[in-house]
Amino acid sequence: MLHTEYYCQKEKQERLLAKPNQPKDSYNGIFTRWQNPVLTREHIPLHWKYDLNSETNPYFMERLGVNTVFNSGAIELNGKFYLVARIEGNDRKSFFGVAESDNPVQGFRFWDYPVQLPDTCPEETDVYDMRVTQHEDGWIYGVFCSESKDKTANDLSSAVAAAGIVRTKNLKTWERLDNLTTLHSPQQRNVVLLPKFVNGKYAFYTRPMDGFISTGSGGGIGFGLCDDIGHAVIDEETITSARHYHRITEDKNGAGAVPIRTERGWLHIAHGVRNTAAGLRYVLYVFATDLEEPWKVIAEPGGYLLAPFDEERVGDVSNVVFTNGAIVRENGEVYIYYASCDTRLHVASTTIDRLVDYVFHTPQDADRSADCVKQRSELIAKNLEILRVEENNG
Ligand code: M1P
Repeated sequence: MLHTEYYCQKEKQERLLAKPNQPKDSYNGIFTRWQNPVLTREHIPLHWKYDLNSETNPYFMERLGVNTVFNSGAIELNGKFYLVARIEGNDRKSFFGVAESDNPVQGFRFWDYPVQLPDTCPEETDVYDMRVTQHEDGWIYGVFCSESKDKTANDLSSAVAAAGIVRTKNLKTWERLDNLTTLHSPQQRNVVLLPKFVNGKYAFYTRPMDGFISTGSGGGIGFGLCDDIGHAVIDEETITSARHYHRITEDKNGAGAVPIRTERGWLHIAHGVRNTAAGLRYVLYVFATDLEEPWKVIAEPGGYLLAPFDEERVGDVSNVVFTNGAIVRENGEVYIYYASCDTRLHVASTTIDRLVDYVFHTPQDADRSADCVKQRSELIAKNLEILRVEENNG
């Protein structure tokens, strides 16, 4: 006999899962935000948290609570939408869970069990932020952060970040491959595998870092090639989208969703981080790289694409938006899954055409206030002329 509270909580959860989502009433012509988060901790199946046996859990208490559900890889397979979510338990450890829906903006439901990653790295303490790449070699790869304690440091919070690699055909059984080795970068996070071979090799976007939090001398988002995905080693990392003084990427940046192939180039939805008196601020930005030489940036609009807004500003790590997954549909629709404040997952929708227009026609960062005013004044002058002509025409 189940506890009566089980039925109350279950009904509440079913109402949440059935709740239709609506576009938000805000406009910028680039993308549409949707009102309800697509995943939160309230989406976690009850049987992941409670002991349902009334004898051993007479008060129907959470035994293994879940703190947050956020940064998610994303993929469409056979007309269904899948999010490989980062789930953080009350114990601070993250793990992955697959949530499935027939609809890209609502109704995501977790499978019965979290992802059972092969446990091949005894020193690994935490895993998070999986990017899911459907590669032309026929496998679906998951590249994620594999974090371990820094045994060389004296303090308890020093850690080492590396890129873990798994592959699957069905998101159910996963084969673990060797962690990525980058010969010239001691730490790696936000590593993304490109879906296509480049010069016959596997191509990764990396993020060279000196330390666990600070990228130090790491100049931005890197790019490197490797021959053998089973024992991936990158010798040379070329910087693609670089960090810049007084831009949104000043403190650090990192690759986000798997790059989107378009006729004009690869589109990248990445994150940029700057420091403020209130701490780090994470925003999303877009750049494009060349189709044949995907390490070469061919367009990079100034400023951010999407920043924390309204209720997105507050959470466990406030002032953060972060993406590691987007779904591109055959009809050109794009769904960007982004988390706010390491707490919950949202969706914004757009199209490839709009993103291409945005990336190639938004002015670059002018870098100085005086030049920004010039840039804006040119726009204003052209617009006032259009409005004057329109008014004269009647
Ligand atoms: O807390 C914000 C984000 O911090 C890290 O990103 P980065 O490596 O760019 O600093 C990641 O841990 C990410 O999961 C987290 O959302």
